[in-house]
Amino acid sequence: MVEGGAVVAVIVGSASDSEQITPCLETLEQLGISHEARVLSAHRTPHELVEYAAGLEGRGVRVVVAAAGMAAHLAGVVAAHTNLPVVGVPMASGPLAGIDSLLATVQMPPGVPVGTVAIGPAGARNAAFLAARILALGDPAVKQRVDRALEEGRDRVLGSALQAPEDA
Ligand code: RP5
Repeated sequence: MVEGGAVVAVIVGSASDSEQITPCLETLEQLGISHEARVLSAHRTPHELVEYAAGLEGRGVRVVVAAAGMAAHLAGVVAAHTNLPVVGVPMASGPLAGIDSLLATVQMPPGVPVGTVAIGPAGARNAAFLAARILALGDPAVKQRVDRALEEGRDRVLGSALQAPEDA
């Protein structure tokens, strides 16, 4: 955890989402973005979730990442109780492997958006990058670190070669 008050709050619907959300936490760490993480459920802890969401802005949090699986109402409920930007990460849990959570997260009514990223760990990583880009608009130090990460990604691609296909 980076020192200082959290500017990003990461919420998962269950401790069983821990592995899938790890790339988000790692990326926030790498980008030097102070964050906090909580397990809260839209269905199992509705009152605690609403109280937590409503208090975020006043504590200096600037972006929320909310990740849940199955009937994933977590990000939507958070977006209903804060005016902060909310990034939703559909978790690949249950028999529908995240298609259910993707639709539940992305299909928000007009005026209450949830910026929804891809299903699972890839989405979790991009949730951190999206949060970082939002913060970078008002924070030159974060912008510099985001720019550097993009340059590293570009260098990795330009420095790589096609792999020979394996023998059948
Ligand atoms: C969702 O249901 C959670 O976000 C998780 O992805 C899924 C299963 O939760 P558990 O039954 O493992 O707590 O609410």
